[in-house]
Amino acid sequence: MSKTALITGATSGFGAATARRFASAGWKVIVTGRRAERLQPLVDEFGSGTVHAAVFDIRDSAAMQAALAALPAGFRDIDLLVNNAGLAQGTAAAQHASLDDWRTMIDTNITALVTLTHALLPKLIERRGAIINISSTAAIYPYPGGNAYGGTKAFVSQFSLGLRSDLHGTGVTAIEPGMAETEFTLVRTHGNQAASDQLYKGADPMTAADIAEQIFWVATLPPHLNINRLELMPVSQSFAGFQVARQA
Ligand code: NDP
Ligand code: 8X3
Repeated sequence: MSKTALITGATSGFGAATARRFASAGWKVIVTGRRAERLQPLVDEFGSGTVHAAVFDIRDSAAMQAALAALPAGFRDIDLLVNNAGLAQGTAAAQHASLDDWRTMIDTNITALVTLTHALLPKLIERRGAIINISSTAAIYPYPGGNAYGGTKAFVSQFSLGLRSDLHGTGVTAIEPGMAETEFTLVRTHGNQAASDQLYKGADPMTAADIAEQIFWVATLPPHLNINRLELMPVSQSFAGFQVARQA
């Protein structure tokens, strides 16, 4: 019998590629996001018996609960939760950053993620299912302008390890990608396509399909195996040294 995955943030980037990867492999997939017009093509491509679209703002917990309550019969037995919906907003130093941007990141990347996880835990535990949380290299390696975004992803990684401690018998993985070309930078720069193009130009970044493949691999390992953390970057990306603020 086919398994069922709920993948948040499936209108774009990692989420859309992951939905396609799982649906192509015969899984049932619940796809979520705010842009209904981006989810419908997935339903059209794979059929309504394979893909169910749930349109809601993940920060709206009442809308989230309503979407879960409205799942069709064939999609209620969720085996895998992929907490992927998330965003960065802004690259300014903390002292110049927008508090609204910080709140949006915290509400989306942390509060919504724990709310959905909490709602699905009983079912996931009952089914000996799994959770894959999309964190970031920004969880581990700080960089100028990463401030609140890195903080939210550090939460995601540590929350994932904490879940491991509690959920004996239920798999939990934090995936920590570095630079991948999606709409991420367009969103981060509040719609600056030129800045997004500039970042990825000549960098041979990872693709959404690369990440989807890793998510699928983690989810389809033999059931006795758990990947706790999976950190990956494009070969073109590496580390820079510490900086020193010198006295005049
Ligand atoms: P995209 O911008 O392409 O996709 C983000 C997804 O999140 C969209 O489907 C979007 O849906 C959804 N989302 C954002 N806010 C909300 C909201 N309020 N309600 C519902 N859905 C929301 O970026 P990526 O695919 O790159 O990002 C996916 C995840 O990967 C994020 O958590 C990101 O932090 C992380 N990541 C990305 C990296 C990269 O370099 N690209 C590297 C490391 C981690 P919609 O707008 O339609 O609601
Ligand atoms: C996205 C990767 O380096 O832009 O999480 O923070 S980075």
